[in-house]
Amino acid sequence: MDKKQTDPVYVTRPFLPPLEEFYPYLQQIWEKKQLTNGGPFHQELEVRLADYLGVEHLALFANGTLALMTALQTLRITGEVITTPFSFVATAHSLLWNGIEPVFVDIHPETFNLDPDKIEAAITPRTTAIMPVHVYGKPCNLEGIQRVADTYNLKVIYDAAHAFGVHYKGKSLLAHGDLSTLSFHATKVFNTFEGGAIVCPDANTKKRIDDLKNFGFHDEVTVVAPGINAKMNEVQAAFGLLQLKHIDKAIERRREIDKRYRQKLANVGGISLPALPADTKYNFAYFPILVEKEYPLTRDELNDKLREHGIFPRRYFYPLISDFPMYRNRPSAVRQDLPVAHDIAERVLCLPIYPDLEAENAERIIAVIEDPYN
Ligand code: T4K
Repeated sequence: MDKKQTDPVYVTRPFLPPLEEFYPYLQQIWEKKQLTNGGPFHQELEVRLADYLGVEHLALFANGTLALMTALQTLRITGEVITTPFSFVATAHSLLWNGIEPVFVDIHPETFNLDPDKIEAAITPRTTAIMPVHVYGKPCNLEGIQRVADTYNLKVIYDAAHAFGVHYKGKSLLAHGDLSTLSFHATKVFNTFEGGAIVCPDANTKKRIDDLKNFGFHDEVTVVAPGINAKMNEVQAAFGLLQLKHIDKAIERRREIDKRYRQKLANVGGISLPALPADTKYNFAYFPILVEKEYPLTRDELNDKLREHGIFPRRYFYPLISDFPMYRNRPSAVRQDLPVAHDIAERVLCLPIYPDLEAENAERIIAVIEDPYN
């Protein structure tokens, strides 16, 4: 059998430009001996990324989780924060690490994102902010969330870990709310091995973020806050600059795979395909399908069947965050109050999608789903 046909196919693979293109960057780092602490590649990547993404200011981070934790510190968030249970666990963990109480609110059945109509009922005198997630890179109901935030004077921090490069109605999705955070983890559309960023609207906020990510140092002798070490290093930043050169091509490849899946899977009975988001320049970060009752296998059986064929999809985001031990006893984690999130988490399966996914492998995945008994 062809090697390609037998290699395992994972839900994602990082996009790696040709290795020889990276050597000159490493050579410069060796020559300058500036390895971290806001070196030249770090500075250049902040400017280039802000420009590429169409945002005012961007502060780089060592990873997306530290970006989330620091975003909460930046706005001095305390008390309770309303968030979604349908996300990666880092979203809620960032709250607990700041001594903040996560309050889970259900998601919308079409976007899988926090449902603004359900937020109001969860607001208490201790609520200070909303932390929605653009799950799979698909925009939240921005207007609905902002309306609630304005009415109750709440901050909005978007966990935009999946939303690199996404534009909604012609404007960067990252330019909404008070702050947005990104992840540049190996599994993301744009990666710096590990990495992340906070997007913010003004230079003063950027300065506060820069202080916080560097132990709270404002200058050589002044510490203004109990900051953390969350700095991106020069090797990561250099890789980001190289990655940026290839990013449009990489997203285009993802688009082609999304299109192929959509064409072929649209008519498979019992499989539904969440629609592409309207008015959106999308990044094709994930390809979720929903396995319905009419399909001959359950979602978990289909997951197992694909694994028998060496294909490794993922059930992002099952289990829900609200079902993990450190969250499940909270009043807002009650199953009956999160019916949509539970329903989606039990039916969803994310199929492999990444720039180097071979057409033969995409066809192999489609063939198993079309005829799981073959
Ligand atoms: N907020 C949201 C909404 C997030 O989704 C995430 C991260 C964060 C915040 C936090 O950002 P970071 O602190 O991570 O920057 C992965 C990622 O580790 C995680 O970054 C990501 N979300 C989450 C959705 O997915 P796992 O447990 O699925 O990773 P893992 O190691 O099983 O990788 C999945 C597949 O990717 C592997 O089967 C093979 C492939 N892979 C993975 C890595 C790490 C590679 O081919 N190469 C690699 O280096 O969590």
